[in-house]
Amino acid sequence: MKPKYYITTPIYYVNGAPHIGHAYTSIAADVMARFKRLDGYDVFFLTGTDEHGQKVEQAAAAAGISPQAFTDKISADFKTMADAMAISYDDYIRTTEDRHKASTTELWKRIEKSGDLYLGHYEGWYAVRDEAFYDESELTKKPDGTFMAPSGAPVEWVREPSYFFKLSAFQDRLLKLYEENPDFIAPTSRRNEVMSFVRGGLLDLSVSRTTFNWGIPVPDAPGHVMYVWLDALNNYVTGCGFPDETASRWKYWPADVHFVGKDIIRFHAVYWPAFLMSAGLPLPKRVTSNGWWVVDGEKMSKSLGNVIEPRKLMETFGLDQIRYFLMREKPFGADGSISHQAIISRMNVELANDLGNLAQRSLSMVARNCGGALPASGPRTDDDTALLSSAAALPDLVRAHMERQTFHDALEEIWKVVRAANGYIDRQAPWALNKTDKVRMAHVLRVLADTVRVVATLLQPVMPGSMAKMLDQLGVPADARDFAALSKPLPDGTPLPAPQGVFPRYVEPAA
Ligand code: ME8
Repeated sequence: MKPKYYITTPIYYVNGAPHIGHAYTSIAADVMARFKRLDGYDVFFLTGTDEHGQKVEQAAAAAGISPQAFTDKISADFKTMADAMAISYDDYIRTTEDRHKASTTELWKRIEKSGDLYLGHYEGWYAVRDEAFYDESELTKKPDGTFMAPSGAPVEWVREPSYFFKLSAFQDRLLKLYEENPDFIAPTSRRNEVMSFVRGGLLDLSVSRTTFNWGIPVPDAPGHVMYVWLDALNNYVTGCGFPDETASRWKYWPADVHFVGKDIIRFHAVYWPAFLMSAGLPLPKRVTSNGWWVVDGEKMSKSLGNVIEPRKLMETFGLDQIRYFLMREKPFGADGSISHQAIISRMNVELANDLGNLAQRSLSMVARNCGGALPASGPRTDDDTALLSSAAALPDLVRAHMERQTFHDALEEIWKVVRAANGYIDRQAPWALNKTDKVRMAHVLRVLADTVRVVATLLQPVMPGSMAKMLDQLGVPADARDFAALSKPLPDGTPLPAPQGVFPRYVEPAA
């Protein structure tokens, strides 16, 4: 039986259209999901939308339609976007679905039964944009005298009856969790941040709201709706069929990894495990957080007019090109800058020149000089062995990086082999061998085809469409594209289709 692997994206607020930041986290999670499937895991990959709360209610009111009609529309847009980006989710969850309301009501009851809830009165700061409560010590005073959350969001003073979750009682258990599981929070900078936040002492958390009603009702407490983060976080167990622990999907819980942005690490690494501990449910194994994309060095914002729309990028450059850029350009956990120039440079140097030319040069020689069939291997020179062994070592190197979500390092390892293969082809000069030693030429082309096969197989999670084309051209059958299949050589003489360039150079359209 295949080992299970459960992976999630954040569920996105439906208060506006998807932007590149949403695309980024989803693509990273998708790369991981595809990698695990090819590596022999039974993967369950969940994404979806976060539809309750004040922020969404206000956005619906501004649009002049009911919250449900509004969320139906925007959730559908996020789903279309996920499909357009080839996000291979197994289920798409919406928090307004009945299954989620039932699951979250049950989670609430379990927490209540543990004695971790009490009725009180909240009085303090709230940022609707973050859907988060802040202590005054966390805020900055602006020149106009108003306060601002660490995220830059405006805050307002809230006073209302509220249920509280006894978060303060979980400090020791949370610290123990982080200490015993050093991989629970990644990267380390975020882990340190969370640990010092928890060490600083935790306040009880307000978990119901009474000044609006767009949320899941608190059981037996008229006027109270659940705090949107308790509702939203619970999507991860709803997706596994909770509270039906006999559901076939329940086997996937706990999650192996939650992908989140650095802005929402506190919710996932502090509140979420505490809720689960209280409800007596197993804890996720890892929360990995991505850094921020800025545009040409500046923060993306509607007022600056520099918000990057993923659809436009995909139209201009191509889906796989964008997926590659996002995974390659910066370390996953760090911030990085996105610009057309940077995308074009990755496309033209690494995709078109390095990889595209390598495949095209090798395969067109096979087509022209080997009768369009995969040549047989021959006796190996040291140069052959060096290249083939670096290719053979790649799956393990890449796997180790994937486990840590160091995607850009995984790609760098792959590119070392791509560059080595380009060095090899230049040294071996099969075009010259074509005139002097056709037998050796065929052997050289086979070494290249085998190397490109390894590279293309490992790159499938990042560039699924382009690598499918490349593997077609290499004659790799659909059922021999997982990592285990790499240990079986392709049969000599496999007929190969006529090669076609997979990565054209990007040429700026004439103005
Ligand atoms: O926070 N760069 O939803 P959200 C990189 N509903 N990633 C970015 C980004 C940027 N500039 N901007 C956004 C929520 N993101 C909650 C989540 S989960 C139970 C509930 C990504 O629509 C990043 O992953 O605000 C961030 O965490 C997510 O989008 C937030 O999406």
